Amino acid sequence: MQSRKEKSIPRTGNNVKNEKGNAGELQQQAGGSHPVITTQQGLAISDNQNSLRSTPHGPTLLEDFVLREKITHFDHERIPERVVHARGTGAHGFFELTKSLSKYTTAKILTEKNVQTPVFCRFSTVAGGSGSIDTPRDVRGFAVKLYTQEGNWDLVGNNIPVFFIQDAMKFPDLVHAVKMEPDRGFPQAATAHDTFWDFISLMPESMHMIMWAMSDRAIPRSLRMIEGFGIHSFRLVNKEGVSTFVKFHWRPKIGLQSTIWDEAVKIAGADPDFHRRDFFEAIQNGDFPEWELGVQLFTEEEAATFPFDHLDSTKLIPEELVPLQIIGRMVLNRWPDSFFAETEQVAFCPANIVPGIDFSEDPLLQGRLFSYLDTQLIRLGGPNFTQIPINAPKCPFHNLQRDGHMQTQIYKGRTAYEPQSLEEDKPRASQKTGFHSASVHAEGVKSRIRADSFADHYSQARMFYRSQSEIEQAHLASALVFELSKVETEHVRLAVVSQLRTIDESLAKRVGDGLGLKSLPDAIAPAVPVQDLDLSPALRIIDRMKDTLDGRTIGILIADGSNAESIEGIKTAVEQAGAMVKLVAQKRGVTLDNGTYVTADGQLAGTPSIVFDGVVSILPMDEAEKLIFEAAAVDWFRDAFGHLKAIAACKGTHKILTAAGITPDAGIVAPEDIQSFIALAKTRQWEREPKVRTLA
Ligand code: HDD
Repeated sequence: MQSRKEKSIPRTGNNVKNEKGNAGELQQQAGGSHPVITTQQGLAISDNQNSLRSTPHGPTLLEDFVLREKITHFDHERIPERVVHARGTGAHGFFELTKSLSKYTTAKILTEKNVQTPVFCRFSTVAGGSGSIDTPRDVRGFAVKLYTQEGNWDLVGNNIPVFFIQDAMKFPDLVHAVKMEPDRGFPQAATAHDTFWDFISLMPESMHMIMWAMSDRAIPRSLRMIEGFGIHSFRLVNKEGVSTFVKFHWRPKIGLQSTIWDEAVKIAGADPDFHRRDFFEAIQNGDFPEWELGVQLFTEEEAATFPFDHLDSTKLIPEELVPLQIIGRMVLNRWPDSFFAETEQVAFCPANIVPGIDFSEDPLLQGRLFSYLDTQLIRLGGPNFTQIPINAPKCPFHNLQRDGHMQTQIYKGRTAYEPQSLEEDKPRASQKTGFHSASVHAEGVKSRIRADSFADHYSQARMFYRSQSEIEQAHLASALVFELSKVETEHVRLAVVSQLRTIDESLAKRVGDGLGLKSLPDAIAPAVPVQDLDLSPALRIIDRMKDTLDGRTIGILIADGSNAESIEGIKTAVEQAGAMVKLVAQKRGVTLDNGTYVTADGQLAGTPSIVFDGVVSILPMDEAEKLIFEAAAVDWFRDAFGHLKAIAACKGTHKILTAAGITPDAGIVAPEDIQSFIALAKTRQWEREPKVRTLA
């Protein structure tokens, strides 16, 4: 007789089938057309709930190969995360050329118009681990794999057009400084700590990048609203063998937008997957993220006239100096089926180029050409990672490389060497279609040296800061104050301010004031005089925001008895303007004034206004009065106001606004005036900012 405990063991349908036997029967009894679960050897499994035990209370038997296989595989499910850019998300799509560059290159991807080339694009943060938040203040990786007819071309860039260092020799130091401190294991995904700023304060070449990393670019609103830059100069090589330098830029179709720092911090708690979710939802809704591809083309002679060295990755080429030509577009329209198989296993490498494109001598790029393949060998476990479907070329490929861990190809024949005379059909090199390195003249003495033309570390940093709008300058200065306030070591804080003085005296003063310094430390003496370069307004974000609601999300707060007609009218108008609408209520189930029962998309306490670009409220008076005593409701409006969002507030809501200490301004309208609300929600209410926070 069974004990009480034995009887309580859950019995599933599978257990019954277990006794009866075969796989076909198993499928039928479960009532579906699903396949039978098997071991990795293809053996049908009869019971996926219980291990094999000697007696109902006895030990589990070593004989249980089904259990052992399942657990062994599980134990090995993880691979090393990327040493940088571990947190990321990606999607499939296509690239289409709209303007041929046949004058400059033989690369088909840049000469054959209107051909859709498949791409996989992965966005990432840099410093955090794979489970870290989406909204730290950080650079965003923008890596695109183009599966061209002539091999995979990887454009492995960032959302910022310059980099921290000039030579790959410094990359491990930079990364060790920014990652969590090794003795304590924190902070995660943050630059606001001593080791990062210590390193930076001693690296004048980082100053330009620091201006960008402290600007609003490092806190994007959405991955759909970031630019992408190939950063280095590359070469395009035409059929005469003549090469032209090129810089690649991705431009988001819906324009750029950033969060506000206080908002980014709160989003991190409310929705750590904020960017990933936004990207996923956009693709699921058919609102496909799209970018234009632009190029800056220039000759060696033109480069010689620039007031900086274009081979130095800490420098950008202002668009005012070399205009951007738009040559194509990329659309991301398919979410991966498997995050692990695709987004996690995708292996980018700047060395993956195609005939007609070549590298420049940028020493940072030169080091990258080594690092990526090397890192994939450990991350993906061996030299055959190129056979993983996401990494394999989509054009024919043949080579004489053989064997190795996880070889999946079954090569035929006797020969795997060249030259050989035994097999006619084995691959050989082709002068005609093969890759030729650009002919580059080089002479000099081998040495460990930095070119003199790389010595100007401050002029472009100054240009960037001075080119920003007043609001953006205030954000940048405040970001520096925030970051340095987290630095415990005084001499590090002072050393950074010394650097800032050389960039721009007023910036140093703002930061010094924000830190409460009694006096400013001496400025750093630059190695070469700092130039006052022409300003580049093209580097701003706020002035260049597109006049569109595309890609935005509007939250409507409702309650039992809310007016169904108003909600429907607002939803339609906002969706027509290109935004997504989400209903928020204190309870997910809500009965509207016409008796309709609706399910809200979010519950108030779990759906703060920080996840929206503008908020609307349609509340009956009695429900609004109840919400005055609900912190989540009061915060909903206080945050929306504080984050400079447009608010469409019904009469009852004004009582909640009063409870939140909000004095209505031009950014608050009535829900009936929905077109004004839409116009306001396309941007932030910048004039409100000085009233809600003190900026440096
Ligand atoms: Fe890097 C990953 C971008 C300099 C070494 N890098 C990585 C990724 C991006 C960049 C977007 C993530 C790719 C993905 O989604 O899988 N890296 C850059 C840019 C740089 C740069 C724009 C400067 C212009 N990187 C750089 C240097 C080195 C590396 C100088 C080493 C010498 N980067 C790596 C790496 C990673 C990587 C260790 C980590 C994971 C990976 O490669 O696949 O090899």
